[in-house]
Amino acid sequence: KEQKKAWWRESRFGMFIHWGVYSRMGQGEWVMYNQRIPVKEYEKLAQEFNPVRYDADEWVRIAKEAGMKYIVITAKHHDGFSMFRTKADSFNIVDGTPYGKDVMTELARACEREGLKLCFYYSHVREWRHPHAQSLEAIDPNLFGNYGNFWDYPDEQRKNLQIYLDEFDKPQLRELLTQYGPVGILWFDTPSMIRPDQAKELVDLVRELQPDCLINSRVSDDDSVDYDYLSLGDCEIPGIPVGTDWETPMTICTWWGYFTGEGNEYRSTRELVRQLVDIASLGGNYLLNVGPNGEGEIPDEAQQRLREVGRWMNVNGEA
Ligand code: JFZ
Repeated sequence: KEQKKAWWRESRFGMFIHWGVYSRMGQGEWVMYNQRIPVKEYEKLAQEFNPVRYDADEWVRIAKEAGMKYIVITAKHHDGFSMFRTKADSFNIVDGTPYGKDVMTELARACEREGLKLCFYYSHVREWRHPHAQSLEAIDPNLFGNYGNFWDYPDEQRKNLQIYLDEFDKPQLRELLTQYGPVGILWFDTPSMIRPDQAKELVDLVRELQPDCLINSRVSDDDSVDYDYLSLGDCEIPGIPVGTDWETPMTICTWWGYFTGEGNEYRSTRELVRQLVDIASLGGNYLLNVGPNGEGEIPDEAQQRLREVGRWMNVNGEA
């Protein structure tokens, strides 16, 4: 158990990537929820998603030059669009877009070539497309249970998370863990409303298919569920040692997903280096996010900062 974490402990620095059909709109990965876009309407985004400028080698080069050792990319976010080849739903990058290719195959190859670990973010509970993913807002708009889709699927009584887990999550996790070679981390998010026994089923599946794949703590809110390291709150940097293996998910600008509107501010290189040093000095890992656009490019502002972090790493970073 300790052995399989060795690469992760030595890494210190990883690239987080939020990328999906929402990237075309430039309003972040929550645009479907924020604008209460109906599923039927949202599906049209896929028909226009054609990231012809996507170059996996280029992304991996950018990450590597910054000193990053692993990449965690959104395989499926809350909007339910699969950025990989899947049989669970045609709303995916291969079957549902003019692009028609599996971007993860390319990324897996590029990572393997350059010695970076490929890891998948997977939204296993919060889901705005599947009718059985729950949402307490349908009962009371003030509850904000799972920030679910209450506009298409208002009848909360009919929802059964287990159906979603069985017919969607499990087949998809199986695909992610069998189609791309070794996966470094299954990065789960927003566990609210999953019961511990349900979360354990997902953990067991990951362990069965790839025993060396790490699982972050956001798979469940319940301590009895076995995970490999603690994900702190978004952008949270602790002031004192944490006492366990931990990682901070951080944004390079205000948003996770590509955002073109007002008020999107980039952190300075100085701040990024400072965060990296603070986190590394306390024994944590720094997972720094970039949000590529709908064409498949990492924004220049992000690239420039990562280059500067890389220059600092060349002088001051260890190996
Ligand atoms: C989640 C997502 O909703 C968001 O879109 C993004 O993917 C981010 C990395 O994770 O949002 C969270 C999850 C956990 C916390 C805050 C936002 N938290 O624990 O502070």
